[in-house]
Amino acid sequence: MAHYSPAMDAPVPALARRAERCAEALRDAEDLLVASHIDADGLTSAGIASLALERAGVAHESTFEKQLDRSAVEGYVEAGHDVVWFTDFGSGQLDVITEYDAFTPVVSDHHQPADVDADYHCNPLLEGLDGGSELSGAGATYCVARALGGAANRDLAALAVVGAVGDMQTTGGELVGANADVAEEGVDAGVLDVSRDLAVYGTQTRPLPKLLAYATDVEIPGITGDRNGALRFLDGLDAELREGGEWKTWAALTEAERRTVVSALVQRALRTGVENAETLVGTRYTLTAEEPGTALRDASEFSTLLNATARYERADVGLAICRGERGEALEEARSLLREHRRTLATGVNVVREVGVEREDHVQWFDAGDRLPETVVGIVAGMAMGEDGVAADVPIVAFAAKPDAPDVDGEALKVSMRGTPSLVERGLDLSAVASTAARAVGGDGGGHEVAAGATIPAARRADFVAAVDDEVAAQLDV
Ligand SMILES: [Mn+2]
Repeated sequence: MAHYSPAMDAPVPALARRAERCAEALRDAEDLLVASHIDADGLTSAGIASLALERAGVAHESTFEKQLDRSAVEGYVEAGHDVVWFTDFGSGQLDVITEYDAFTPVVSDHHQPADVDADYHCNPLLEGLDGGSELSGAGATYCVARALGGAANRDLAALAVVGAVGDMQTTGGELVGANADVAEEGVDAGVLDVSRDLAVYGTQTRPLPKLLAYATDVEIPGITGDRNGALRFLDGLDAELREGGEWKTWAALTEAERRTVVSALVQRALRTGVENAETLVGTRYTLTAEEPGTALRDASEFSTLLNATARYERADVGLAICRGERGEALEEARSLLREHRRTLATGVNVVREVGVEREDHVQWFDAGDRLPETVVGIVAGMAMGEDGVAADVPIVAFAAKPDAPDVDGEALKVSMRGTPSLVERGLDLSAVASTAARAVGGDGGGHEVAAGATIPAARRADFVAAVDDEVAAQLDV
């Protein structure tokens, strides 16, 4: 008889033993709390955790935090749980978590761990995998779910893919490393389809002219931002793109019709000198068990819907959807997303009204309390290239942050956005946010192309100066 090794049936063999240990602690829990980050990766993590626990017959509650700070941990201690499963956060806070001896912490996360030994800790960084591109929080949680329930939990890989896509873990348009292995399990389980397709947001739900006109990742002259241009382009194609007078969605096209549109788009892009035309095609992750024509069918649209629930602090709605509820929960999420899009549309006007200041190497604006701190970063990204806002200069956006217990006095939420070409030249906003925030008594981090921080409001000018210096050093100007 072959000796049983957990790695034999593990989506990510390097994490098999860690996942097994976590699963053991969870099975023994008597009063279990799942605590998760409130964003698309965190919501899918919580969904995976909750479904896996339910299937394993382990009763549990769920809770969400924007940030896992000391007061949140103290809340869990006071509630008297014997085990707390932290998903999509927890690794970096293990020093604080382990100060309290009240509960057993189980962590499945992909962020930089604190320098503390923990018995139940599933994190790709501990095994030499990249936590930014090879496995998300939902992926790490999926590993534990697989250890809990075996191959029967492979259907949860679809949620893990939504989490990874929502966490911006794609590299060159596709998931790589352990994320790709997780996706493969979803394909094997029959819940996921991975294909090369038009890499544009909204293929399930947007009519074709809107799909093309709103797609801004690749700017095609005469189509991007130009609904009439997009209409003319589509009308000129030799394909039946309408049905009963209505434009079809991308999802409703046949393979042949899709090929016709893609090749005409690529030709137009090449003819008009678009440099990144090849990025028009990318890898698409389709959740095949979901209804065609709904946002949930596409990993990218699914994650956008979840982010809308997170931004407006309706994690209950996001979690319900991840757990398979439809009906009212889905309606609520859709209406939050519509509301979100309206906020964004008015947001760009707010930027125009408050005005954008130009420093040597960055530009910035302060929206005060006129924009929710949860959307100011997206608005900043959208404003780049608009009237009076440079498209090729990093932008720093401030908004009032009423609830920031870690900052003395009034606080500001900071969001920064760059562009892929600035990143190619050396920009790393994650480093900028963390260094500049620390210099003024705040806290920051994020990604190369998008980062955030919380700082004392009184130090805004010092912060801008520190950001300007850092960016100058990175871009070597
Ligand atoms: Mn994450």
